[in-house]
Amino acid sequence: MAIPQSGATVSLPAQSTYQSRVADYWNAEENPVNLELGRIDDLYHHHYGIGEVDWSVADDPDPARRQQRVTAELHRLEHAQAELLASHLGPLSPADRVFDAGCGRGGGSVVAHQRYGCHADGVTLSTKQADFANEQARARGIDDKVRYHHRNMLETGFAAGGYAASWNNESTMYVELDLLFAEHSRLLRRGGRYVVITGCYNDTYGRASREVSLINAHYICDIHPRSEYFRAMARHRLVPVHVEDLTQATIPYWELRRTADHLVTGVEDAFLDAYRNGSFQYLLIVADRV
Ligand code: GPP
Ligand code: MG
Repeated sequence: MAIPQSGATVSLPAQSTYQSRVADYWNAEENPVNLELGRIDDLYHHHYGIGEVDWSVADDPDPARRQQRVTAELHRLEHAQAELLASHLGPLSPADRVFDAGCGRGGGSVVAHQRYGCHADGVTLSTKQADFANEQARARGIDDKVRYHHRNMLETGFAAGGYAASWNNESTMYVELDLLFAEHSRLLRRGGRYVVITGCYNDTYGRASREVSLINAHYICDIHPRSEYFRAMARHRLVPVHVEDLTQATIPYWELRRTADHLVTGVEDAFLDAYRNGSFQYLLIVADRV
């Protein structure tokens, strides 16, 4: 399949069997925890939340209103996570272009565009997610600046040096970090900014714990150790400028999510146990492309 780009054509790279299974997962995925939260303001996130929970939502005596308030509270925390990531991309101008690697249903690119007025290109292996996200951008009237593509984040075909900033929001566990950072490094201009938020296993614990393995099985992913991020970045001219352990900040989100019977997916206790037993960390890394 060929995609026209700036007058030229680029071929989509051949997709591995693994990547096809991942695409199948996301083409079929319709979890209420993603769709019902997204419907609130048409910002569809595929990542978790950070910050303190307002526990009064869980005490609402009216069951329907309680569900609605819990949904809104989880969305507020997920949105706070997206804003934290976006805050590290800048400063950017409306003329700048950003790259969203593993864009899901598109929320992160909209958040970046709203904050900076910049152009955004999101890529996903899922045609359904790309179509959905493009429809959302059209409905918002921002489709001239925010575009989603069915492409492989490891081999995008986008122009080298064309991006002022790029990120992965919980999508690195689907790929080999060396291949991923080589592509970010190619796409970013010198002095550009790379941001990742990820779940990683903790080297000080040892290898992947049972809970980390359960998370891998749930999403068909392969969570990397913390150390591998820094090794792979160093190999690809990405120099960390800020690292933040968000583990404590994300635990309240999971505590609330596990009580939300209308939204749970079954993975909640694995996350809580993994964070609490020290085998897993929720990490933000900000790096400069030098
Ligand atoms: C959440 O997306 C993230 C992933 C699938 C990657 C795994 C992340 C780790 C930190 C290990 P989602 O919002 O679609 O998931 P859910 O449906 O569980 O809300
Ligand atoms: Mg979700």
